[in-house]
Parts: sequence; C-alpha cells; structure tokens
Amino acid sequence: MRDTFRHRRISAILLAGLAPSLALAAPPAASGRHPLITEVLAAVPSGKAGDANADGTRDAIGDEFVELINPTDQPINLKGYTLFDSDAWNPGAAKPDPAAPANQPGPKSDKPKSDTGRAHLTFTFPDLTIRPGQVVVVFNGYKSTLTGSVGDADRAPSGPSDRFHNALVFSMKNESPYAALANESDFVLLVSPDGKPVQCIKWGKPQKNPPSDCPLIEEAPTCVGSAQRTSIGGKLACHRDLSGDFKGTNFSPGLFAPSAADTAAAPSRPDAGPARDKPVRGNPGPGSPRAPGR
Ligand SMILES: [Ca+2]
Ligand SMILES: [Ca+2]
Repeated sequence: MRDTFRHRRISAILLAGLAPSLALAAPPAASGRHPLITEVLAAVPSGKAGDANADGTRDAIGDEFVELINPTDQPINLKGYTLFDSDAWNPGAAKPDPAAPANQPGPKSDKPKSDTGRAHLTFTFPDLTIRPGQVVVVFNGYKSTLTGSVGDADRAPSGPSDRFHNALVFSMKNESPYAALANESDFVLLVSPDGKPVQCIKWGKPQKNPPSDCPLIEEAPTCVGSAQRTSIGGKLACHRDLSGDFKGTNFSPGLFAPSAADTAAAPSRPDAGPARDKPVRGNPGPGSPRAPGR
C-alpha cells in the first residue's frame, strides 16, 4: 500500500509538470522533441472490464485509445500532430488515404476492415500546449458518451480530466464501425505538423509497413488490454503483466507512472479466441476487472 501510494504521489507530481526531470529520464533518442506514445489499447477486454473511457458501456471500438506524454523539458503545442492507423496512412502523402473516407457511418457487418472503404482511423490535434510530463489520451469515441472535460479535433479540452488521472482527454468522435485498430496486426503512427513520421508502434504483421523513414518504430506485444510503455525510455509490455500502479489492470488511460517503470514484464502472450463484436480481425478475450479510468 505504501509503495502504491508513493507511486501515485510521484506520478501525480509528474502529471502536474513539477518534476520534468523524471519525465526526461531516458526518452528514446529517436523520439526527438515530440510527444511520445505511451499506451495503445486495440484489443478492448470483454464485458465491463473493457469500459476504458468510463462512459458506462464497453464498446470494442469506442473504448480504444492512444495515450501520449510530453517527454521533453519544454512545452509542446500539439496542433497539427496527427495519429494514423495502418489503413489511414497514405505513404508519401502524410495525409489520410483518399480511398478510405473517414468517419462515415457504414453498414454493420463482420467484414474485416481491410475489405471496406471506411476503415481509416485518424485524428489531428487542435491547438493545445502541453507541459513537460503532461499526459494526453485520445479515445476512439465510437458510440461513446464521454463526460467531463473532453476535447476533439476542433477544440482542446477545457482542462485536465479528473476522471483520467488529470490527463487531457480527447475523443476522435469516430462514427464508423470500421475505423478501429485491428487487435492482431496494425500500427499507430504519429506524424508531426510538418508531415514527417515521428513514431510508430506496430503489433503483429500489418499488411502495410510503417513508413521506413519513421525514426522510431517499436514493436508492441499482442495483448488483451493495452500495450503500455514501462517508462519513458522503456519497452512496451502487456499492461496486465505489469506491476506497481499498473498491477492487475488491463489499461490505464491517463496514467503514466514512471515510478512503476521498468518492472519486469512477462513475455507477451498471444490472445485466444476470435472477435465477435468488432468488425476487424482480432480477438478480445476476457480481462481482469478494473475500475475504469482509475
Ligand atoms: Ca465505454
Ligand atoms: Ca497509461
């Protein structure tokens, strides 16, 4: 209990931007002066345990999220930074694939998203400056009713969200049942406002390769629940295999706890069982119960 309290206290201090030196401990050299992706939830656990965005309903698409941090010692303005999934990334163009219209409601089916023209998942940040160590969460938002301070592509949140560890929370407000991260194989790419790839986290064997000029391409294990960075300079591990503040939970949107960093993560383990509730390839399995957002 004492350790847990200490970790929370340290992470709270970090989130408040009062201890940037912790955040600066060891950022990946290739990450440069950019935000750093710290967590990705693609395989949303089944049942209530999958309600990552804490709106009271688990949605295999809407509860997906990407978490980022400012790992530098200087403020970063997020305006123009863009997240892409593999289907949305149009190599060489640094913009969404025009063949894949975004956020268009499509018919419900079990077709893999690669078989549809509505698969593109992308989000461009609005004008918002984040402090060193400050954490940002971007939820997919499909069929979601997020409450509290939540921004979108047009406007920043009015302030930190106490529902998510005082992170700054966004919703992509995705309206397409196909615009989702594939559970087994996909990637999330962060592109800077000038159109240059900054960071890519891939898992499985996506049909499309990350851009070769991306300076930081990392491999995430395939998990039920999220893949979480264990520290600023640490590797990505299955969240539920971690200890410290992360222990026993499937994900932690808004919580990045370097004090729980570098905890030994068990080897990644492939998940079993086909997905039945998400029109993408994948296989969310049962996850351990947790309090959403906490
Ligand atoms: Ca939800
Ligand atoms: Ca987290």
